[in-house]
Amino acid sequence: AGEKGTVSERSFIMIKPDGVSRQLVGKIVSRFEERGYKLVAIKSLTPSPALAQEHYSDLSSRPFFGGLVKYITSGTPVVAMVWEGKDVIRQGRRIVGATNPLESDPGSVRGQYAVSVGRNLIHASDSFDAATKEIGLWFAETELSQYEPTTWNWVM
Ligand code: RTP
Repeated sequence: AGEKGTVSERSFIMIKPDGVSRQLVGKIVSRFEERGYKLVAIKSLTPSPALAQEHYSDLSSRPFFGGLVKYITSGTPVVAMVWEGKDVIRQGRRIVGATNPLESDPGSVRGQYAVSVGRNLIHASDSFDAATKEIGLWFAETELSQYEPTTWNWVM
């Protein structure tokens, strides 16, 4: 996931099926672009149950695990992305907002658009280790672009 704490830090961000279904992809992508982050990878896909289970493996003992995997693999695609930039992991969590929309800052994605924890629109890596695992799980190295955005110098 790049280098922790530097401008090359990377986070895995995924718009869940409800975000795609509700046609919020552009608005969500814009938040990361406008904040100054660099889009390194993006694709839309319906994950296999194995991929969804591995992505959420930390939650496998939780009562909502089965429903969560079913929702992520329902057939409406997700949009999987890698974003890069200074503090993108922690900033990504702030842009996304608290897991439970009742506690999400109203300026966050969840705080603006979501009302239910089980349909909270978006995922963001919650640590450097999680980002490393998730980027490796969802993307091949060849899918991660290398380029310099024209405005990149002001993000240092
Ligand atoms: P995410 O991994 O999706 O970014 O979410 P998170 O870290 O904010 O929350 P986490 O605790 O890791 O939970 C992962 C996702 O599981 C669903 N969930 N449902 N009580 C429930 O029904 C429940 N609790 C969690 C949510 O979709 C949550 O984002």
